[in-house]
Amino acid sequence: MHTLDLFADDRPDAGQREPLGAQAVVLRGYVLPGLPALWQTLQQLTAQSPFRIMQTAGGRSMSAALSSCGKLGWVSDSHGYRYAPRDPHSGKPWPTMPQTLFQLGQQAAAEAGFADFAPDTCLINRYLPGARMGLHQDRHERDYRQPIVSVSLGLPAIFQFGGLKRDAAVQRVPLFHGDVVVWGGVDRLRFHGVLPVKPGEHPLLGAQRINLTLRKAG
Ligand code: MD3
Ligand code: FE
Repeated sequence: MHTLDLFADDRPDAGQREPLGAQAVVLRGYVLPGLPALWQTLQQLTAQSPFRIMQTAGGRSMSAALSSCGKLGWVSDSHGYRYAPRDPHSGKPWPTMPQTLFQLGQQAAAEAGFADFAPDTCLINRYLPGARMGLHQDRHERDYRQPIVSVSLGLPAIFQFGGLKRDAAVQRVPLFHGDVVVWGGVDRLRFHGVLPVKPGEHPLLGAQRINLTLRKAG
């Protein structure tokens, strides 16, 4: 087999950096060289801690399904949203964050100018076709100086990147399999969301989009 065949899903734009804001950048195709090992890791994690549908603050169901790994994970119930050290479904701690994920987060953050990022959680969002995520801010983490690293896998999606107020203008940014985005500093509290994922079939992941967000929550 020709070596290039190992990267048959590689793209001409892989390796490009696209600034979205003063301290937010897209690293196109950043994780492609580590696939499908990353995909295997994710399948193991979500077998241990299956995807579940969460409720919104308003009591409605989210259309993306969620799992977590690391010291903390994201839970929602009648008490609201929070990070918690145990998976409420099993009553056990969340699966340990694989070192490969920790290092991926740390290296991508460093590429974007955030040294020594030490994520303590990775949220794993699964979007089946039609699933979306409304505009919101991520503000439950303790220290907003810590960046967030996001990894997109599978079907593409249009990411919405807004301002510090909900009604500010929104940029639309397509995110593809293998892309990484790092957000920190002045861009950390910008509103953001995901438009409904279009139907399709990804060669490795099938009919889904998976997004990882590496965070230091505690
Ligand atoms: C910009 N996930 O899990 S990742 C989320 O594609 C979430 O699943 C989306 O928003 C997804 O909270 C978008 C990109 C992202 C994550 C955190 C951010 C963008 C951000 C925090 C501040 C600004
Ligand atoms: Fe978010």
